[in-house]
Amino acid sequence: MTSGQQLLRSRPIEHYDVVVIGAGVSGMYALHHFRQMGLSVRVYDGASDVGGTWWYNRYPGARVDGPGSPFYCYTFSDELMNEWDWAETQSEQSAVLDYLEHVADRFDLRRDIQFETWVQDARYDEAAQRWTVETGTGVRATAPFLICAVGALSTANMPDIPGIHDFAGECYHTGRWPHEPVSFEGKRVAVIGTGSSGIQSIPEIAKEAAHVTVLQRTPQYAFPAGNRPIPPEEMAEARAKWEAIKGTMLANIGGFPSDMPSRSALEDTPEQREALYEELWQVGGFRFFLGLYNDIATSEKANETLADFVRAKIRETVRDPETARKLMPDHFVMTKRPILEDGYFEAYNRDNVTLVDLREDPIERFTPTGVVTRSGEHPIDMLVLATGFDAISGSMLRLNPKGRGGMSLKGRWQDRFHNYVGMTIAGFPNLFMIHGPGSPGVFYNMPLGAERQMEWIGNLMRHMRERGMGAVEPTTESEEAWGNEVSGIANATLFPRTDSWWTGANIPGKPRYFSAYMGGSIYYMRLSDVAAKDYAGFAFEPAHDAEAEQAS
Ligand code: N01
Repeated sequence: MTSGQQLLRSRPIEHYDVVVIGAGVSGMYALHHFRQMGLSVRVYDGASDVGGTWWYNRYPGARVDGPGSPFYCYTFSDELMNEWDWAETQSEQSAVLDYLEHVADRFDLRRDIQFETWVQDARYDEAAQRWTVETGTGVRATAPFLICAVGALSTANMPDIPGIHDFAGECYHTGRWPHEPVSFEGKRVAVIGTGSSGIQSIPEIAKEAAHVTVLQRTPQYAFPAGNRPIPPEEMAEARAKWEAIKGTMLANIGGFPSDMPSRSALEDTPEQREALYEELWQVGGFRFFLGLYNDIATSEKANETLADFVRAKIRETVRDPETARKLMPDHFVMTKRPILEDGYFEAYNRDNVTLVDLREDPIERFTPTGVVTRSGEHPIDMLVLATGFDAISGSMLRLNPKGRGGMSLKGRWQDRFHNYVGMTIAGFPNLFMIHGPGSPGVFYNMPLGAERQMEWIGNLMRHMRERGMGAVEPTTESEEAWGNEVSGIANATLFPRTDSWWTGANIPGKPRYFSAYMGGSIYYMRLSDVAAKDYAGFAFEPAHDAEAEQAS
């Protein structure tokens, strides 16, 4: 042990009821919720303020690209809804961060959050029935319960391309964007990646840069963002109807205030379909997905009708037929995360934007001054990596908690992300993942999903306290059954048939399967069902201190 390590070891250990890792949307709510239950809570986060993913993703053009404001928000406090005005439907990253900072102020969250503190180790002590976390700043803290609110999209995917570290120009990952302004003025910029982050940032970068070279591996379907201001009357109406809206959100499969579509695309004539697609295209935003047919994600034929419609829109927008050809997506539409765009396809009509199709012209290597593809070298001054994340499971594996007998999560999750109810793992008692594998995560309104998961966890904690239980974990049988349920639902759709970060295909060596629980509202019914059956599928262990008291 070095003297530095000895010094850290000599610091007093802090004890809490709950330790939360992550101060993003989920971790912030965890703190509030468990505090309301009268528990002592400590949150650690590597960032210097609240916001998580919204704190890190500051790239140009970053906006809410799901069903937007005012419904991408917490629902636990009516006061919060009443006092916060959203300016636009697809809020900018800075507006979402303002909201989260307001929440932190409003509920005095920061006093229990330790920022700039990276949790390096989390270990379960079976005798004490407590987790111990150690941070890079030398903090050691214990708690019976560990909440891993580490983010479904927070571990950046850094591509391993020959020579990339030799590139001498500026290089930024969209998910780790600098806080200082980045100037593109007069620069030749290459962007790798055409997912949501690439598609949002490319038009913005192109407005300023001398030249943008887009390095595209998979062409994407993207839909008009339809961003618009929210007039005060609309905010007032949402507030007036908030109770009813919340009811609709809870009933909706994705947690959004929308009725579920009930008609098949194949019931309509081609003209009727075209008219509906066109209407939704003109409105833009997530209405396109919420107000659509019910079989786009399950029927190849239905899917093809929408895919054809979007491909025609791309052809119509992009003037150069060769560029339009390269931009033609060929997977099932919606089976990669749907993307909202604002000026993305139009950007290819600019003289300063070039598209390289990496399927035809792959990257061979980077040099200090450029990127070499099979067809030749592209000199660049800046590289933007819009290459996404080791999603859903990546941040849990980066944390790599150690459970019973020192078992590591990496060891446990080699072939599959074994879990039960999307929150718990056998061998890792009292550890709860938020938006992890086996939960709806990104398929559900994430603030609302975090609230619902936390409520369920809080009820389980109460259940344990009332019965003198010190540890809870799922059985491996219940994990297996849950895994089959998750896969069974996914396999009834077209989603697993496309390579995406949902299936882990974007990360070399990652287990390839669809790990999210589709059908969010059904998930929450399943959680209620498990709780109503006295937490069926879980094994409980009496509290050791209670046992000792009984023995004495
Ligand atoms: O990441 P992505 P993202 N060589 O994984 C390509 C959420 N989000 O950051 O498709 C070449 O979608 C990769 O290619 P391919 C949202 O849920 C929300 O854009 O794997 N290319 C793909 O084109 C979203 O879905 C918001 O073949 C490589 C791209 O990089 C999720 O975050 C905003 C490569 C990565 O796309 C992730 O989006 C933004 C390589 N080695 C994001 N490796 C808001 O709501 C990867 N690619 C604000």
